[in-house]
Amino acid sequence: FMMKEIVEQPAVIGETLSSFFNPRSRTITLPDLPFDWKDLPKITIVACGTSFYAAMIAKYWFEKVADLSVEVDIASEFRYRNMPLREGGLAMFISQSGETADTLAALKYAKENGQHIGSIINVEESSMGRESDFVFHTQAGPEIGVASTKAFTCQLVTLACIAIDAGVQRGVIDHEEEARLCAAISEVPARAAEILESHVNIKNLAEKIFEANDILYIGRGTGYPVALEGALKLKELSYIHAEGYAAGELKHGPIALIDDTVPVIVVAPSDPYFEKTASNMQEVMARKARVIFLSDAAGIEQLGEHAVGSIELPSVDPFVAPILYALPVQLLAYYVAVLKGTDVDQPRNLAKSVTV
Ligand code: F1P
Repeated sequence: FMMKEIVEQPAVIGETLSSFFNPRSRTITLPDLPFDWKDLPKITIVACGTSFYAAMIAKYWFEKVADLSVEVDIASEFRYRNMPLREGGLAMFISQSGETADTLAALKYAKENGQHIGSIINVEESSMGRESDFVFHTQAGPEIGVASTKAFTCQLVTLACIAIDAGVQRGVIDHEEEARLCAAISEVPARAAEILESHVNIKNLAEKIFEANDILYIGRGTGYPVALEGALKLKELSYIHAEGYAAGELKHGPIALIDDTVPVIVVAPSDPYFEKTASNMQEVMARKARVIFLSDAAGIEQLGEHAVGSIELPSVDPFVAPILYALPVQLLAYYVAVLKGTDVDQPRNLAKSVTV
């Protein structure tokens, strides 16, 4: 199931996009919402697991294009915080299944505290859908493989469209900038299809790392949640200990872990932070880490020769890079798991939907 769901992504991302996006006018149209974006001082986004990493990426997007501060939290903690929620605020909940117990409980807490409740879910007829004031239904369809793949990228496309619309409504971006961002998003299905053609390279790289006991992922900006997602996918599927870190955080502790037995996966699209991430990559290489470098042609030309392996991704607007960089981390985890002989569709100890 998992590989089927990975390769379905160009199609389901395209379908999700077409529910909000008009390619002719290059504008985004959302369903009517029960609040005005201009009235919101901040928003709250809550989820579990991979869906939480979608929330983290959305935080960067809303802050950048809508000048809206975003509080994100894992649902399993949110309801224990007694967080002060201002009446009439917006809380959004992300879930593949719409049934995750912690996310549902957090949603109910926010509802009792006077928030407008929105959810981004694959399954419309779900508990979270019923409890929400408005629902963004991704077109990913239900996922069967336990580890989330197409749900994640469809959640991201949905959140990117919501952030852009919020930016327009709040007067932060003009229609020219909206059209530019929409053009970047509209390229995502085709670019995703290109990435999926490079399976063989990713499979070969999996052979270089599958015997490791510990693997680190690093990234900066929206590459940081992609690093977290890469590490989670690898843990879920292959049972290898993996951690994702903000690249700049390495020197605050994790760099002590690095030696020649620890592969480091570097998520580094050409974006305004590339040089800084490149210097973090050099720091780990100086400590003999085996680096797998995820970047575009320009990044690989600059640094690829120093890595033990590179995955070349299409050159895209940095705004959409996290959606596309999700694919190689899914594929890498998949091929490592296949080499280790684990069950990619039904990893041990995991349930597709955590309802207790
Ligand atoms: C959340 C989640 C998934 C993970 C696994 C367990 O599910 O943590 O991200 O892959 O399936 O549950 P959901 O709330 O997005 O359905």
